[in-house]
Amino acid sequence: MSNQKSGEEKVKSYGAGAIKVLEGLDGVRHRPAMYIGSTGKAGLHHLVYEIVDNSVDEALAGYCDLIKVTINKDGSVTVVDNGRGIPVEPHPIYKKPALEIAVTKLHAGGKFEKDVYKVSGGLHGVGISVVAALSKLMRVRVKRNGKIYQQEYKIGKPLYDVKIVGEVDKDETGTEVTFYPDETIFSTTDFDFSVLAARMREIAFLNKGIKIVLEEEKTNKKEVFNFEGGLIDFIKWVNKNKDVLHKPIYHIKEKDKVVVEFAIQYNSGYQENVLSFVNTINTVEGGTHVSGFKTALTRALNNYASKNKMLKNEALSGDDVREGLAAVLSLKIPEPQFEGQTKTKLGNSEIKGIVDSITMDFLSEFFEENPSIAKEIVNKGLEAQRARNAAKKAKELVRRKSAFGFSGLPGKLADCSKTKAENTELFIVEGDSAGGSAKMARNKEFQAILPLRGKILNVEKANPVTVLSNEQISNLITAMGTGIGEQFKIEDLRYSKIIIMTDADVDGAHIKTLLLTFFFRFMPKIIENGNLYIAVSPLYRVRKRGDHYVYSDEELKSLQKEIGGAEVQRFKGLGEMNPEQLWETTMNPKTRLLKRVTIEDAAIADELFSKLMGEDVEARRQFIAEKAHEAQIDI
Ligand code: 0RA
Repeated sequence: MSNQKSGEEKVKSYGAGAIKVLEGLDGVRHRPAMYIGSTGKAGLHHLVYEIVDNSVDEALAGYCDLIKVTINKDGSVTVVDNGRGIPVEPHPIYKKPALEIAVTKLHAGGKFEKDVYKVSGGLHGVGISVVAALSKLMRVRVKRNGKIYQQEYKIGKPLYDVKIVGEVDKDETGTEVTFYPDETIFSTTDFDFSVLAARMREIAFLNKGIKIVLEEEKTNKKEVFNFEGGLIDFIKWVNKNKDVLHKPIYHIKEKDKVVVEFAIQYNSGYQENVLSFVNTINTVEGGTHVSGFKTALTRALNNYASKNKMLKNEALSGDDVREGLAAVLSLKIPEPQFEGQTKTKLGNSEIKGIVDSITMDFLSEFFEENPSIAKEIVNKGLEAQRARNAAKKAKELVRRKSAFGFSGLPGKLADCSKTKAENTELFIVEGDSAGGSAKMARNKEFQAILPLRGKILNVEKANPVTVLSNEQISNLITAMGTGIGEQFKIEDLRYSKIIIMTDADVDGAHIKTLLLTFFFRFMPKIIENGNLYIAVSPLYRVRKRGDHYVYSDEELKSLQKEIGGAEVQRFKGLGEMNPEQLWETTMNPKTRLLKRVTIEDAAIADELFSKLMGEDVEARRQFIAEKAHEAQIDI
């Protein structure tokens, strides 16, 4: 693995002995996600990348220029390269062919620590042995020494010793790996041509000269990725539908064993698009290389602008100089440390300075030599700066206005983007955490979210002035836009549906009741007009051949009768669902269940509330005694 620390055995020469062996393939099948990220679609495709990356390593070492990837009719994938072939000579310690060791022992790839810049197995860098362990069948053929060697494996275990299955020309060498992913591990085993194509294209851009052929037998689809221009072709491709401001700016330089390569091309748009890679791994989360690059770009442009008296008094900010910037930054480094949520953030602290100085040196000179390009970029940055300052002024103006009471929607409200009330919805959500999930789950265009913190005020016990000065309630009133009491205007209602969304438990029922009481007493027109709804969220998820969402105990019982002892999860609250589930079950207009509140419902709630919260202690005692057996107050 590329990010292993030194201190372990270090091997300098290629050959069978170069294969480092670390024990332990058992864990792979127990916790596959730890090795390949997931057992879903992404993890499945990752298997292909693991194999291809070995071939790319061989290409980077200078021994291979063709890689063929085929999605076969029978569901397997074959990766062929024309490298030197995985060594088959006996391993000095194991006394077995190095090939067998490479496939059956974890981390036993040709990974030679620092000696070359290894791609080293995509994101997780685990190699061929992990793919073998997660495949119901894998076949490896090696052309070497004028012979074709073959061995097959079932979930990582050899089916027979390495055998010779044919002869070839002495100078014909290479490796061919075919694997059938284990469907007891993966939720899907269908390879997606376009997913593989995207990654193969990326690899070909990042390693100029390598030819990658991707084919799908079933559909006869075929794409060849081969870019002599490398990153220059990459940046042209990124900007292919854009109006570009200049020819790509390109540089490559090595410093302290780190190879820094980048291509830059501004377009007339406003998006920033900085793609970054370390040893061909897409560092989606950025890292030290990206900060070094960005800092240098900003500084180089400010220096140029200042020297040429283009700045007023304010320097260009990083955001200013990155409007309309497309850039690809690619590093090859001996010992990358990947950090972050998805292990796609470069952590090596020494890299920031290296990238910064290489970028700064090159760009300073480039801008001096290409003044028309430099001026065009600086002018674009100045335009961004002007727009930024104008927007700031406008915002301040709005803020001042709202301080005087002209506008001012509650800060807690995540409003929808549509401004007309027609077909828009306001979800009143119990608690900040469920509010957060709802914000992620919603369709921003027409769904607004107002989280209420804890219980709202009990309007039964408070006088109207207290009610209206309560923060939760005033937020609610402001969000709705109608005003209240004599000023109430239904025409001003900012949404067509007001939806109460609470947990399906006692607390949730309580809050529902409180809200209904509030609407009944202070805004009955909303109910009469049919604008008030209650979202019905599922009580259970039943897992068997997919997910079934169940909305009542009765439904659960009948479902269990129908499909037997399946896995049942009870949702204690909205917060237990992930945003996708919340959207699917409770918020998506196509699939959700909504109850429209009638004035009767509200009246019952109001009465219930009077009993529960009012002054009549005896009525409350009786009510609780009657209802104590019910887990939930249903209205
Ligand atoms: C270790 C040593 C040598 C080649 C390889 C590994 C190798 C591995 C893979 C995996 C897929 N394709 C590959 N191609 C090569 C070089 C051995 C020698 O000839 O000295």
